[in-house]
Amino acid sequence: MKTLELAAQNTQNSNVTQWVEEMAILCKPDHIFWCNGSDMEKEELTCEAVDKGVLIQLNQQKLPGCYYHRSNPNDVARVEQCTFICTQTREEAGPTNNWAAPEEMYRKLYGLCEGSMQGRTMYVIPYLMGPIGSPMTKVGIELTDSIYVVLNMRIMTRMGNVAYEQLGDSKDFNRGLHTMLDVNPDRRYIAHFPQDNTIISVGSAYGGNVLLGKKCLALRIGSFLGRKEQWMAEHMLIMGVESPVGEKTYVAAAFPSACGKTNFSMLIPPKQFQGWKIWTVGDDIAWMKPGPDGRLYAINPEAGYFGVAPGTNMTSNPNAMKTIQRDTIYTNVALTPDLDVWWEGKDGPVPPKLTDWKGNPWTPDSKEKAAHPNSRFTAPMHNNPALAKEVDDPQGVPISAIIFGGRRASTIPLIYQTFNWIHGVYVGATMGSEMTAAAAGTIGQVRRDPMAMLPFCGYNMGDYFTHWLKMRKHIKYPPKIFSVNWFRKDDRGHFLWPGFTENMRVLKWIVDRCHGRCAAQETPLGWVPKAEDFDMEGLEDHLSKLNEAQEIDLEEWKREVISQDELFIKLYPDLPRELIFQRELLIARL
Ligand code: GTP
Ligand code: SPV
Ligand code: MN
Repeated sequence: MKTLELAAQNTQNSNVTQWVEEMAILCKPDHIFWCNGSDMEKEELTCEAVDKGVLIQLNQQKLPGCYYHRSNPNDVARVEQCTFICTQTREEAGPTNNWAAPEEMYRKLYGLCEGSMQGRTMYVIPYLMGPIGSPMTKVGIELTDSIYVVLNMRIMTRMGNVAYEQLGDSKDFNRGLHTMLDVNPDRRYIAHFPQDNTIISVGSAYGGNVLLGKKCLALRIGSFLGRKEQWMAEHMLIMGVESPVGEKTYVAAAFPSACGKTNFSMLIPPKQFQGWKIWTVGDDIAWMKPGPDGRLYAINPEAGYFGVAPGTNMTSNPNAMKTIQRDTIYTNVALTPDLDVWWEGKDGPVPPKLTDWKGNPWTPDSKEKAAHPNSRFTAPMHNNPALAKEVDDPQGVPISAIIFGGRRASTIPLIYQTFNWIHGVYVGATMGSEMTAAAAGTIGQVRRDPMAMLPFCGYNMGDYFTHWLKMRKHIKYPPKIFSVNWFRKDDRGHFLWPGFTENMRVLKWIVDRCHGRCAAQETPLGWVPKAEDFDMEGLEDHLSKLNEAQEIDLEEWKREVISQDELFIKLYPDLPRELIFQRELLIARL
């Protein structure tokens, strides 16, 4: 075996250096590369990635600083069946997570990692989840043999020496080990050890499976730590809503994967809403903690967007289109002959000739999609013209409203407000959504996805609900909780609500309700807007569709309550009684 140069660079923290050394002895890389986060390092690694064929340089006139990556076709989304929560007992992980005993999983994965980096380089990536200097920020270190992961982590997190500075000589950092192996789905594991603040990911090189700061640390480990430390880690966007008189209201919203968070967080109001402005704080993850003034404060732990490409265009999301014009990594989209990118739903005519996401020639008569439905862009948040200036504020922003929303063709109205926090928790807990391409599985089927956290809760979902209920005691001025559904359809299968920019109308009502500026009408589900308080100026043609989108069909709702029971029965031993009472109250109102 080659002798490995182990000398640490950039840090003298022996907790870090010893662990890196242990992992290097296990994985046996030829080299260790200590990332510092500098621009020079980025250039060096990018050149190397291009040389090795990991990245393709895109047309630099059209897309300066942009690169393209194709993943293995067997590795294009998160894989929930390979994702494990390895708590001491099965009960702690709960019935909605895959569980394995920590010792057994360590043994298996260390076995797979043995010598796995021979002939490769191990990159040491120090990173922060959260603004520099925030008391809510967490330090992570990811070891990986994928240069693509390094370059993505560099966009998605505050990466480099800044993390060692925040860490000091502490041992409180997340230990993440990632090795691609041969990218074989049969040897793919994304394992979390919440009690050790450790993550091991093997056999994948895609997205949420391998960018360990994102779903693994910020949500699965984060939710576990949040329960212990009295805060909340949620799959939520965060946005600032500025009114024409400069009043700012901050809103967080949980929608399942590929259900509209990135789009909503970058919304540009329609022309009737002159003077209104949306500022993006985050598009995927919120860490929230009660502040000294009794309000709930949120930070976005990320520094970039790993967004869905298909459907993104100058009409649906102009801010995203501007964000991804430079310094962006595209994964699994299609390529034009002049090395521009393309996907289904991009602006302009369909190009006559493309190379599809698998690298095959593609024409408009091809049966398959040119871009994978879960193809993505990785772009720095600082490219976003609507970026909120508070994103780097260590305190975060005070949240006035929390919105829950799924993808539901029927039953769920466009908008209603829950009666109070407990009722809001019930509505979040019983959320359903049709499955999307963001995870491997059956697309279109409705499944319960509580708070959009089903794939991301790092402990027992019943205890997670209890944590939500308990948090109320620590928040003197709790956010108001709302339910939305952009995806209700008419009987011909067309969306009833135009969505995107027009969602501003729903948002304005939510903001008005937060400030006590309008009354509302009570229904069995909650409060809905009175016609005179819901601004439809310029959208008068849609009034009858709006009414249809707001309809509450009692028969559908009785079926809905019965279908919610499936999850409640599964969670029964740990389900807080408050939620069972909420169910009874809803049935009584229906
Ligand atoms: P993740 O990154 O997987 O967490 O997804 P996300 O929640 O950020 O979803 P995103 O904003 O990327 O939207 C996913 C899909 O939903 C896109 O194809 C959009 O076109 C579609 N979408 C977003 N907003 C709306 C809307 O208001 N109405 C309709 N009909 N579709 C929408
Ligand atoms: C999601 O699936 O919710 C995502 C993409 O945001 S991934 O990073 O792959 O989890
Ligand atoms: Mn997401």
